[in-house]
Amino acid sequence: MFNRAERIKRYLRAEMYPSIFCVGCGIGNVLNNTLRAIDECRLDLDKVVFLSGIGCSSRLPGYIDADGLHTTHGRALTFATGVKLANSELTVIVFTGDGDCAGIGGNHFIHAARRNVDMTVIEINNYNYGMTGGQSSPTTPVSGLTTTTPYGCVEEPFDLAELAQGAGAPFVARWIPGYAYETIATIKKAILKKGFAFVEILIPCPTGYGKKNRIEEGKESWDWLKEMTILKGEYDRLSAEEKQRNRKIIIGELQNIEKKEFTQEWRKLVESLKGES
Ligand SMILES: Cc1ncc(C[n+]2csc(CCOP(=O)(O)OP(=O)(O)O)c2C)c(N)n1
Ligand code: SF4
Repeated sequence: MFNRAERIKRYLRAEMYPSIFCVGCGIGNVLNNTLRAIDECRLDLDKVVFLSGIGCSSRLPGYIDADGLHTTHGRALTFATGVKLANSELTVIVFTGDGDCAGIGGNHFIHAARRNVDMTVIEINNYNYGMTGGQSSPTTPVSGLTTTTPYGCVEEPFDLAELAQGAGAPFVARWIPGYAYETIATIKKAILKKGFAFVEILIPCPTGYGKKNRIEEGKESWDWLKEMTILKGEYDRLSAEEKQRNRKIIIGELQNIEKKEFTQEWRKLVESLKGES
């Protein structure tokens, strides 16, 4: 029998290491927590497919010893929809970045959430396009410095967890590094949820966003993320006035409701039409 650490190691493609990730990057942490959640779900990795678009975060499927599709920029959710429709027995997990998900892939994102195909989307938000040199993304904070906003970003960012809820996703959550147990438990719930489950993880990108905004060191960047977020439980206890004034990003499980899942509805429709022909 293997212990947990040995089992997690066996999920990885050893030949792919060392990884491409910079020192202090939060993407490896997301991989670790996802594999722990998969281990806790006791999933057969032969029945799991990992998909991604393009970006540093989208490199994750390559490190997992399972079937994966490293697709085109912004299109992972469309490929994931195809995989799930072709074989509904498969567990479908998508890794995507803020740029991949909400920039070039924004339209696919809102429609995938609305359509509610059973999949888990782990969106790794580092506030910039890390892979291509630190350009601004749809989540770059106001005043944030990037290579394309050298005097500070003047656009309001998307809150992708709110966007997912507004578009109809039945399961939505958000975490930051430092909440490992909570993140693992959330990813586990997301995987077991029958429907479109969206988990946003805010992470440090010391080479891109961190360098420009002088949040380069590991502890510094974790503190920065902690400072700008508030736990859902704490937020719920604020008065209406305090809630209005709140500018912090809410973390925790934000939505968990039941909705009809697309694949099942589609199969029912196909079965009913068979009787008519
Ligand atoms: C069609 C297309 N346009 C642009 C690019 C260049 N490109 C590659 S990755 C990327 C940004 C990725 O940003 P994000 O999803 O936030 O991932 P990160 O690298 O920050 O993890 C861009 C613009 C591309 N590969 N394909
Ligand atoms: S550029 Fe940023 S996101 Fe990409 S590997 Fe380096 S630290 Fe991570």
